[in-house]
Amino acid sequence: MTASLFTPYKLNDTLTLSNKILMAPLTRCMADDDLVPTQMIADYYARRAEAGLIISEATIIRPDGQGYPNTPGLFTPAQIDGWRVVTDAVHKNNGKIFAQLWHTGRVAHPHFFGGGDVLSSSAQVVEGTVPRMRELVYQTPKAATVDDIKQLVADYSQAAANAIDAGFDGVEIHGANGYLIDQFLHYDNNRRVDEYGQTPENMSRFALEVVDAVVARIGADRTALRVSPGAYFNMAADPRDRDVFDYLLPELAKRNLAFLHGGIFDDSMQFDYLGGSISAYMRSVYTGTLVGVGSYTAETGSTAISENKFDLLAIGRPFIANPDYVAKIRDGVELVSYDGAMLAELI
Ligand code: FNR
Ligand code: 8K6
Repeated sequence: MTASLFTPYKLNDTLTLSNKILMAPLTRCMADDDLVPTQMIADYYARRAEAGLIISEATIIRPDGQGYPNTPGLFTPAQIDGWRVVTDAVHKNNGKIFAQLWHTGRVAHPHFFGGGDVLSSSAQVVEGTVPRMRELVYQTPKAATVDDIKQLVADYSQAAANAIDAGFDGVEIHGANGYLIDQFLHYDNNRRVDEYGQTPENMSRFALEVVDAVVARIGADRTALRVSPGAYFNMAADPRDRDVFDYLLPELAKRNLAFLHGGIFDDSMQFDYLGGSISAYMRSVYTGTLVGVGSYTAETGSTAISENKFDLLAIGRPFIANPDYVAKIRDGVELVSYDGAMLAELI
């Protein structure tokens, strides 16, 4: 029943995946104190190289993008060198790996970068405290100026170039889950009255500028994007958000990206204003390669692909519990169940 997952998938002329199972991006907070990936991280990804494509844990593009302890970066020479060890290890095992490029926006905390402003689309604070560091209360962000936005776009583009330099096969821009790019795409957070706010075109502008800058730097074949049309994490939903994604997704389709990936924990979640699940909504407005994710098993994901609900399946938590997830599915071996306690170490 899962055999269809094991046929190759051609993303474009540059990249063909050996199977349709992607390892979803999974933050592990295990980089060293200079935000450099360690040898243990290289070994962790190398063990998972049988995935058709690994998407790395979210990796910050610059210091003020950091919102959690020990998340890796891609902005210093040491970080680039550290990632090169990872990509070499994955390639040695015949795998492919994209870097997920991340700026947390208002979910950043100055504790991690020596103080200063937290940037977002608008000065709308996210209520709460940093996970695992509950003493750190989120601070009210500064609304990015147009100059700040230009610099951010340039920094995404540089991080993408750094990713290629580090040996990644491409990048997935993290536009999902309530982080910086998503903070422009939802009315809850975006209260701007300039050319980056108020209308679907304006609210999509930052996302498209980042995508276009990255495409110009490394090529559309190597560029992917993750988005959350349904707000569910660090963001409140607003029915008007649909208009933004109705505009954005067809615009993205024109760019011939490697793929578009939904950001969600459980794809059975229904969003009234999207008329159903994230994947069903995305399929209805986006014509390119779509990656489905969110509480799927190999069986349910394979069925969804055969029903043409999406093209590729990303697997998250089961990959934390089973380094050999792909082999186990192929050979029909029982999986180890995921447990949150497994986040304490890299198996
Ligand atoms: C995540 N997820 C996530 N998403 C993302 O875009 N970047 C990231 O760095 C992370 N980090 C992360 C860490 C941990 C511990 C979890 C559990 C999840 C979300 C993840 O990619 C995926 O969308 C969800 O886990 C749903 O898929 P599964 O786990 O149900 O297959
Ligand atoms: C130091 C903490 C590690 C941070 C991991 C960040 C990645 C996000 C994982 C958090 C889980 C979010 C839960 C979302 C609930 C959705 C319910 C439908």
